[in-house]
Amino acid sequence: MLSKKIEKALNAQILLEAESSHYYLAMASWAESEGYNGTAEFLYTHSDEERIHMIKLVRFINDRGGKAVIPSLKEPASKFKSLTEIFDIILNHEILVTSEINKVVDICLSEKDYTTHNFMQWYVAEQLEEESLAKTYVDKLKLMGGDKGALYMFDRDMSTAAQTKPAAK
Ligand code: OFO
Repeated sequence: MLSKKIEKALNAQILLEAESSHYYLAMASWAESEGYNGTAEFLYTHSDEERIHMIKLVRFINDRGGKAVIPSLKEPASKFKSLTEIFDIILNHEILVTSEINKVVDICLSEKDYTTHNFMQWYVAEQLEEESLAKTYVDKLKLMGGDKGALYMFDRDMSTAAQTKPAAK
């Protein structure tokens, strides 16, 4: 059985994952409308993955006798200056998500809830991957410095990255 404190922390995490999915969907739509089809594909896939992260939390809370809350979401930004801006936002957002996940892990330890602690380890590992991926793209885009040919190649590579992304479990 979940303590109220852990139930609240996990529900707050549901909101963050839902927001991630929503933000990446808005970015995917922008990228598609700007002709960055490879990046759009990558971001649509990423948005789907975040939704799965959210559902995992919903089901875990309900399975352990808590009550998952499906939150309402604010309309995300829909205009962006560049791909660099998008990946900067993603990196900063993922850093925030990591720090919130760490807080949940801390609460699990203080409440001696080792089952939820174990469940949260999946998110800890996932954040490591997501931050490192976002950082790689931020670095690549900074190196390109807005060069059109390089951006074309980047976008093409993103399509491959979307196809080879491991499916979210
Ligand atoms: Fe759910 O991993 Fe990003 O936010």
